[in-house]
Amino acid sequence: MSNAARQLIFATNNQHKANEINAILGATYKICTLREAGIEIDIPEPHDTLEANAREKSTTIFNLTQTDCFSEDTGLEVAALGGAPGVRSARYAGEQGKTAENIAKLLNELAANKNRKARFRTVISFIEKGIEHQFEGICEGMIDWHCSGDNGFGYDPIFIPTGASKSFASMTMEEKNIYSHRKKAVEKLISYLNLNK
Ligand code: ITT
Repeated sequence: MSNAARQLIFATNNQHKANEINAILGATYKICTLREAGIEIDIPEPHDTLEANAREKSTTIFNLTQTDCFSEDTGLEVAALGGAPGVRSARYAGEQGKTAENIAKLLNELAANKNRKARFRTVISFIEKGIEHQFEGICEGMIDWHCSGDNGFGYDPIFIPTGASKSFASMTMEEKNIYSHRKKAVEKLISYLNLNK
């Protein structure tokens, strides 16, 4: 029997996501980002749910490669904003919205609201032999009043997970992965893969 790691294409252009997932995966699985697979594509995310956008990304790459692959879509859901920015997290401050502008808009919308409850939600869409399986991971927490930390990406400087006293951006990747939405979704994917070897 071969001991070679099983390789999966991870349909993402976000290297931060790939780094976090690489830190979670053991030696049994190896991911290959779109760039590493030599696929240059910016897949549109036109749908109004994380589930549908994740499926759009994985299906597009499966149709191109006919190879098992997965994608993920993640949103920050803020209770006092009715779940916004949610599926629009990447584009909250506009189509070309930059991270700093997205964060500024979010803090501005929340203003002095004392209800800071929020959660990150990740949906992984895995396509195996043409059949899709989805796995969800949720991290509950709160939106801080100001930015802190230089690590991570996206909304990490303003998100404090429940049970922690500092923002994701103030944590090492290993610390973030103790709480992370992405970690929880990836663990479900790994359990599925291990059960269905
Ligand atoms: P893909 O190529 O995988 O689509 P993306 O950056 O476009 O990469 P999403 O569509 O899932 O990813 O966008 C979600 C946005 O939410 C992303 O740009 C970040 O700003 C933010 N985000 C996602 N995961 C995050 C995390 O773990 N911490 C902080 N912000 C995150």
